[in-house]
Amino acid sequence: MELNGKRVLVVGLGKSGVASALFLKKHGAKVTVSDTKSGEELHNEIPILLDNGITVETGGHGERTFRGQDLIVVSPGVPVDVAPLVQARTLGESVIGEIELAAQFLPGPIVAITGSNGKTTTTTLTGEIMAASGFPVLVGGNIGTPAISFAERAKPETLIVLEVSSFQLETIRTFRPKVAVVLNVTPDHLDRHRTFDVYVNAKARVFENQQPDDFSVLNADDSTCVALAARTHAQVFWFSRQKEVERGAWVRDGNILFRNEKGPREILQVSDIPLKGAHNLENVLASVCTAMLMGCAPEKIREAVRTFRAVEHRLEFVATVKGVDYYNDSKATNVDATIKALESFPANIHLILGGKDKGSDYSVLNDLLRKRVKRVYTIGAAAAKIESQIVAQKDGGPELVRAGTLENAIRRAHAVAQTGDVVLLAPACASFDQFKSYEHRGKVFKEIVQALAG
Ligand code: UMA
Repeated sequence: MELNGKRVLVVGLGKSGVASALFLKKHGAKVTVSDTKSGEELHNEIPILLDNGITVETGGHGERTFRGQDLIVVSPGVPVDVAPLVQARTLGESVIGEIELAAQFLPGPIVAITGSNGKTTTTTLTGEIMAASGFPVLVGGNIGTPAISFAERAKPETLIVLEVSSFQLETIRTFRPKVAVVLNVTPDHLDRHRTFDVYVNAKARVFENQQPDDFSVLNADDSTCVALAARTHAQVFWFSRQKEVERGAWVRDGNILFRNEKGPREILQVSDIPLKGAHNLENVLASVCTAMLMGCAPEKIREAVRTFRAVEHRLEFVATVKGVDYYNDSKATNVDATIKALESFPANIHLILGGKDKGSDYSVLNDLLRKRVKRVYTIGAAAAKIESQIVAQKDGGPELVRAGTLENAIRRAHAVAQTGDVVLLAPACASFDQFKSYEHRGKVFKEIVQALAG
């Protein structure tokens, strides 16, 4: 893609927008950026853009700003159906996302990992295995570092391991991963995608440009993933916690095996995995399968898995206070992630739920709430909806406490929790009603718990 002298508009001024704008400018484009936030709200981002000769529009997307652009680069957080983008497309303008821009300038192979849950752990672990195996590797994408920021430093031999979201996949065109992993697909982001089908279709786009010499890695235990296999031209490899697979990674008698055309090989033991929860076994299986496809040695994989530690905010152990264990799973921003967190503890859970609702159905938690949860503490804007959907105490459900804030929830739990109980932040909601991000929410949780621990 030739950028020199081209008029390019970048929409959204978060991490993706800033990195894209600076990259485009460096390659000779005439760059404008546009954001709905005010100049005051964007005071951290604006100076570096102005210093680089980039035109900045704040406080809304001007209709005229979108006209006559050679290219429009959209940030993942900007819905594809906002009016100025719809109009730009109608007028035949070229609209792509930041991940597509990156794909056009990254010279080396890409491993793309998507799914509703487990993306960050699998992406981080895969990156660590690749590094331990001697690959020059860069790890980023939805996990936090925009892929476009790798374009300057990546060499043809650099392996790029990317966490990719449905938002990013909606605006690809040529993005072609060497290995595309779909971990699972369960309802999420329905406030933006509207229907589950639209969301599944966005995820399936990760295979869109793959060819027969590429690999698609899919979860054999997830019915939506199984259906997705028909949509790829790449070679399909499976991973499964529950059954033997013909090609891919699975578990037999406590061992993780991988099989390709050369036959089965033992890679490591399930007991080597230092992470809690069945979902983390799936994440490890996906990473093992990917690493074997990329040619890593089993000993290197085993070593990297053994020394791997839980990623911050993903079922992260924080402290034991008066015999009660506190876990931070702030990244559980949808109902399925909360189910996985609950499945990691047998009983006696004090569960903190709530935040910004994403159009979720919380009643699917009821079975686990009945069996494993002592008390639910609701916080944030979704509290009333959650309370109306979860099973009542008189029907065998947990005791319900409207806590309002995270701090109050922790204090109320601390006041009653007994030795052996678990206090779990796995809120099933986005954080944006009370926090800047799920990371911010998780940090606040940890600070309060650590203060209790003294
Ligand atoms: N904005 C507009 N117009 C709009 C809507 C938004 O101008 O109509 C502006 C906002 O005012 C804001 C900017 O767009 O200033 C935000 O853009 P962004 O949300 O894309 O922010 P980034 O900082 O670029 O973050 C994005 C991802 N965010 C989202 O997908 C919402 C980050 O994933 C990702 O880490 C980052 O790119 C780097 O790749 C976050 C996320 O929540 C962690 N992802 C979702 C998830 O994991 O569930 C998908």
